[in-house]
Amino acid sequence: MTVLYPKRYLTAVLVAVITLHYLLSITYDNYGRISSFTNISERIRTNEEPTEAPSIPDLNRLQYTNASGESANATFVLLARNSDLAGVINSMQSAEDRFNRFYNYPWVLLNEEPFTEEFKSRVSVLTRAPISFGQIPKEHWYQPEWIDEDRAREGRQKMMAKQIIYGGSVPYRNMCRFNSGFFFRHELLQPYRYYWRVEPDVRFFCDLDYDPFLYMQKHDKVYSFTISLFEWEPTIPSLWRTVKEFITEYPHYVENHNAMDFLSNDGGRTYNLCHFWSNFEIADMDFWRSEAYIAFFEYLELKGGFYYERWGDAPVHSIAAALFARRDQIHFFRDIGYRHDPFQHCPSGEQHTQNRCACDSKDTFGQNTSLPPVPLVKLTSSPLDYTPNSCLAKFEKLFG
Ligand SMILES: Nc1nc2c(ncn2[C@@H]2O[C@H](COP(=O)(O)OP(=O)(O)O)[C@@H](O)[C@H]2O)c(=O)[nH]1
Ligand SMILES: [Mg+2]
Repeated sequence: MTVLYPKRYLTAVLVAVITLHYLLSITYDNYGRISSFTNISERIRTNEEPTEAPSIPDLNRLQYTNASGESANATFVLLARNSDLAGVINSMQSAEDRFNRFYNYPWVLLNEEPFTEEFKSRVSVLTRAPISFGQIPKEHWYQPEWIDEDRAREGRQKMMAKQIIYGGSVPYRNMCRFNSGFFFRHELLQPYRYYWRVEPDVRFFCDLDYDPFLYMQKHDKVYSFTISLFEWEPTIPSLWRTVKEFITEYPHYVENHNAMDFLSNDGGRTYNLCHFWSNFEIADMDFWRSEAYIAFFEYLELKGGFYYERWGDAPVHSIAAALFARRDQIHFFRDIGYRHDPFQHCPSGEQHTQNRCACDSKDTFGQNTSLPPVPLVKLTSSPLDYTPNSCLAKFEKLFG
């Protein structure tokens, strides 16, 4: 019996512990780091210093979170021009510093023109993760031949007269159409399921101490956002009518537990203009690749609204997510502090402190929910005239 041989028992346990420690150290990088003697002694030293305030977050904490070695089939995706270099560097640095240097998800950068050697070398130094640069096929980017250019030009001129932002821009329309219906078909994105969309000159304010891709996967989420607001109605005059036609023709694509109530205050008769701001997205490309979404996009495409009007990928993605996914598959990343001019989302309370958020909790879009959700009426080219009014309250009321 073991009790009778305490020494032999102790030796056996000791050998087992050392073997296990050795095996874990060579198998998991992070385990090695966490349990290395220098690390342990440093932590003991920190514990011995009573002057350190207990509320200061543990800066090494992030290194430990991915110790399981588990990761999702996911990538960052960033669409940019060569002239966006400085902004791309800002955004990538922010995403790497706050999250990805501990997770090393790959980066895919896309452009309708070849990226310059300078662009590639300047951004490649920002990450230790794999990075690839892709060119977008012409048919995924440029205005299709069958679009009636006279009608498209007329549409642009009308919008310019109303001073609608990007109203006269064809490249902006190419970009919206590409983000709506093509990015997930790019060959560099084929290996991946989840993506995190990043744009030039965005900022991530807080540490992220868990893997949002795994979160999406484990909780069966397909679409997520940090900011939601109202669309500029004159950019999408006939979009909702088209959506309703699609639903009538293809009712079987509409999910039973959909989020129509986020989009409409009258059961679908009219669109309330609420959408998720798609310059930030963590989402499931299999959703965009699904039969329902492809059918939806093709339907919109044939109406020509990406060029005759200025349909944005934000309302297109949002409407699709709200109608073809279950409402509980849409997620609000409350803990991701994020800025894309001129709006930002800043977490508060414990999330703000623990994740070392470099933003003011009071300065967060969606806080000012006392304003009634009245869609924009006055239109100018200045985004500051955009009604500072968020759809977040509506989302939270519906989604709990
Ligand atoms: N390659 C390329 N990227 C573009 C073009 N226009 C916009 N983008 C990218 O598309 C995204 C949205 O454009 P942005 O100018 O930020 O629009 P905004 O955020 O709506 O003001 C960003 O990632 C841009 O870098 C273009 O003509 N070519
Ligand atoms: Mg942008």
